[in-house]
Amino acid sequence: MKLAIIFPPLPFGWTPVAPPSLEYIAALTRRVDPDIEIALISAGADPDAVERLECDLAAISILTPTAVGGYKIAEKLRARGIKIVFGNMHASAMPEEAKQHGDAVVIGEAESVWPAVLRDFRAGRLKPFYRGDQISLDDLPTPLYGMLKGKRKHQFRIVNTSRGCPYNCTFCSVKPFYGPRIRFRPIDHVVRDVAAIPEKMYINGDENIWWTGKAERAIDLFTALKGSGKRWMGFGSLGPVLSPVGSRMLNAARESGLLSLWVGWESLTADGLKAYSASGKIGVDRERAVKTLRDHGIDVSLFYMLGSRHDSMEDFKRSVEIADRLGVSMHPSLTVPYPGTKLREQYDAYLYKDLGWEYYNGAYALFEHPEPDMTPEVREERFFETALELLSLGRVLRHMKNVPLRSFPHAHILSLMSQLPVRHGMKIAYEKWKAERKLVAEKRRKI
Ligand code: B12
Ligand code: SF4
Repeated sequence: MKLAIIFPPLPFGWTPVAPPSLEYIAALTRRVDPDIEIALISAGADPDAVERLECDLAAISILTPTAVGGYKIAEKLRARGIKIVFGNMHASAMPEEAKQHGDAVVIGEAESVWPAVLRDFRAGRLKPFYRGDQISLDDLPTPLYGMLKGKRKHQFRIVNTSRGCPYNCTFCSVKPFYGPRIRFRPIDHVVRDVAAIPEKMYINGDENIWWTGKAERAIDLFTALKGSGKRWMGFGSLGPVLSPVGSRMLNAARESGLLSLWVGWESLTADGLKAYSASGKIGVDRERAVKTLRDHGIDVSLFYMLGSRHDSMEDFKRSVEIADRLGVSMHPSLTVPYPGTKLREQYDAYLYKDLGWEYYNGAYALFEHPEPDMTPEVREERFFETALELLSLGRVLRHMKNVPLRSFPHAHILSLMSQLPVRHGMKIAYEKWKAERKLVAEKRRKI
């Protein structure tokens, strides 16, 4: 039997980060049956691979912005008699929709049901839906790192050390999928997986690399990773940085190779955080936390949203001021009400429902704003201008001066690598937006 595992192209094209689900589901498959022949396709890195593909079953991993691309791939393969199973966050939030484009849908985590999917496929009786449990993480396999080959090489692999999150941010897709309880992997398994990564740098793909009240686990993990000889980056919240054990934790993190922390800044105002119910972030002295991170030799990038129903035009300008004041790189997106989230329920009456999932990429205004001046076109144009202003060459280079010297040259190279390709992608997206703005406006008028 030949299985292909496919990740459709991401909205802004190729990224240096390998789609983590490919090499991971390959490892789950090997565990079930080492004789299954596996092909991995990251369609953004290898656009023609689907055309050449020969297989019996295609497992397609879809996020919301890649769902339409995934459905198109499925259509081509089905025309050649290949069976399709969908999985990942979009398929889990919209299983009935995904089923219309495939033969089976895995809802939730794959581990508990993947053996049944493969067995049923072989027996010629795939079920329409499989519901995966939120499993204990005591026995996850090491992804088959390095198995993904393609025309364009991905340079970073992901390591996951936990799943789940106790907070309730209304815009979040992760919590509805992975659940409210933090589940940790055994530290020795994480060390084993890091050792298996062929590259010298990797990404921690957890929702959060450290949690309030669980700093000791983070310190144990970082201490165990010290000997890996590899450098890494990951997503982390600011609350634990200012806790009494914060400094010890940051030193351990840096010594384990942490170069750069990606922070979900989410909103520029306290009221915005409240509107999103971002309880883990409310009341934290965020600017002091950023400074503390940098004082410990860790670079910081902030990710945040603009154009929500509670945001104002002022926020666009304010974010550039914050970037300059704090000397950090900032990455905006327009707010996206992903299916399955609380925010989508809250915004339901205001959604432009004729804009398909391909517009759910953070660059389009997907709902009406109560402020008449904040038309969708104004929000989108200001978004592109702000993103490109934040990524101007002058600012990217000025930011170099603020990247902690203790992490020279790796953090400096990384900072360039994580901004220059985004700048390139953003310019292309802006031109595409200009070319399509009339068509998109038409679709919105249908509301
Ligand atoms: C690492 C990461 C990235 C990396 C790598 C992305 C890539 N190349 O795939 C980077 C930083 C590049 C990235 C970018 C984006 N990302 Co991202 N990313 C993540 C992150 C933090 C971790 C993913 C991870 O490590 N997964 C580990 C693997 C093993 O788990 P998994 O994929 O969930 O797989 C499990 C199940 O889903 C299932 N499964 C998965 N696929 C399949 C397929 C089949 C057939 C089956 C049966 C099962 C199955 O089985 C696995 C085991 O249970 C997640 C958040 C999170 N914590 O999940 C966001 C996340 C996936 N990203 C998200 C988004 C939207 C993006 C962007 C597309 C944002 C944008 N601007 O539009 C960008 C793309 C930018 C671009 N250049 O185009 C969203 C998706 C939301 C949604 N509803 O679709 C998430 C959930 C973050 C969020 N805040 O909501 N991302
Ligand atoms: S802190 Fe908020 S955004 Fe982050 S994973 Fe938890 S619920 Fe989602």
